[in-house]
Amino acid sequence: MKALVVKNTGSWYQLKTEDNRLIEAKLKGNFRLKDIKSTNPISVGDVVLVEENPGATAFICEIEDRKNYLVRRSSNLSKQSHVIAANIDQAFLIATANYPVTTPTFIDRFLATTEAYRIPTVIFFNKTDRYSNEDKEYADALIHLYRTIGYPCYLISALEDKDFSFIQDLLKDKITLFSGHSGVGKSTIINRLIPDAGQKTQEISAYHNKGMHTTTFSEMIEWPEGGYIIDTPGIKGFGVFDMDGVEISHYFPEIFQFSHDCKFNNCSHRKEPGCAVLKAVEAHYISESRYKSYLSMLEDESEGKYREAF
Ligand SMILES: Nc1nc2c(ncn2[C@@H]2O[C@H](COP(=O)(O)OP(=O)(O)OP(=O)(O)O)[C@@H](O)[C@H]2O)c(=O)[nH]1
Ligand SMILES: [Mg+2]
Ligand SMILES: [Zn+2]
Repeated sequence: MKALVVKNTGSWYQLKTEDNRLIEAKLKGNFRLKDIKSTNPISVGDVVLVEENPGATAFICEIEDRKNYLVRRSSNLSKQSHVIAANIDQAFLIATANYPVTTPTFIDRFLATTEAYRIPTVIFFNKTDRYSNEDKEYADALIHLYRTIGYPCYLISALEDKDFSFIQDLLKDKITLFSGHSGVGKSTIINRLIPDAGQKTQEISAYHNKGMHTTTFSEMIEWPEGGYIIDTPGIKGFGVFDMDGVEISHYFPEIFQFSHDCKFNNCSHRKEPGCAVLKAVEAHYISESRYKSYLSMLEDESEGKYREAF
């Protein structure tokens, strides 16, 4: 029987079967790991074949090909990756101007990654009720920047906003990934959208101004009108994963657009003569912060190592 993996804690997987039952299953012993670099061969969002054994353990025996998936490195300098979720229709990047701070570099790395997997992404700046004037200006500047590039952006307060219907309208019949740093309010927003989701939340550390990594496993929660929301653990940074040098510029849509006019086909947009991207940066058609993020990803790629976003 076919089933959707909705939760994974250690060696147990929670599955939603085709005929709408929630069951627990384990991986069959001889299950072949297709992607041996990954610490978790099966992730939330995977469609699998499950063998049920009345009165005994059910086993996952096959995984269907993925439409896409997002990975993060398991740890610094580690070659292993961890699949956050598979078969994602859209991503919501939850950001915060403060409590904690989300930097443009982090946002750019996230967006380049979702571009690479062709996952449409919406950015939400949460916790507006706590913003100082300075925080508000920072959020407004980022919203202006990302809207210009083509990413929908919204200012929200999960605690104080009365009407979340515009977010609800985006969810129907889609698998939506919620991602962002620890403590930005992913689980809080999900609890607002689905009051009986019961996702654990926790105050951020006042001392470090950072989240406490409250959500530790990705989990799919059914959207009552069709579709799923995926709550995920907070991420620190995104490394350059499976992208080669020239390719990176393809995932910055505005840089890619200008690059058609570069003199050289394989222009890296660093210091080549006749580089249309450099000209566009100088003329402020491409923002300096986006260009810097692009360069930092190129650098990581050429050093062949993973470095955290900040
Ligand atoms: N003032 C304010 N606090 C918020 C808002 N949204 C969330 N919080 C608080 O921020 C803290 C962290 O929220 P969580 O929902 O646990 O954050 P998370 O993104 O799920 O964090 P991880 O699970 O660690 O990745 C909690 O104390 C929330 O009550 C908001 O809009 N305004
Ligand atoms: Mg959480
Ligand atoms: Zn160029």
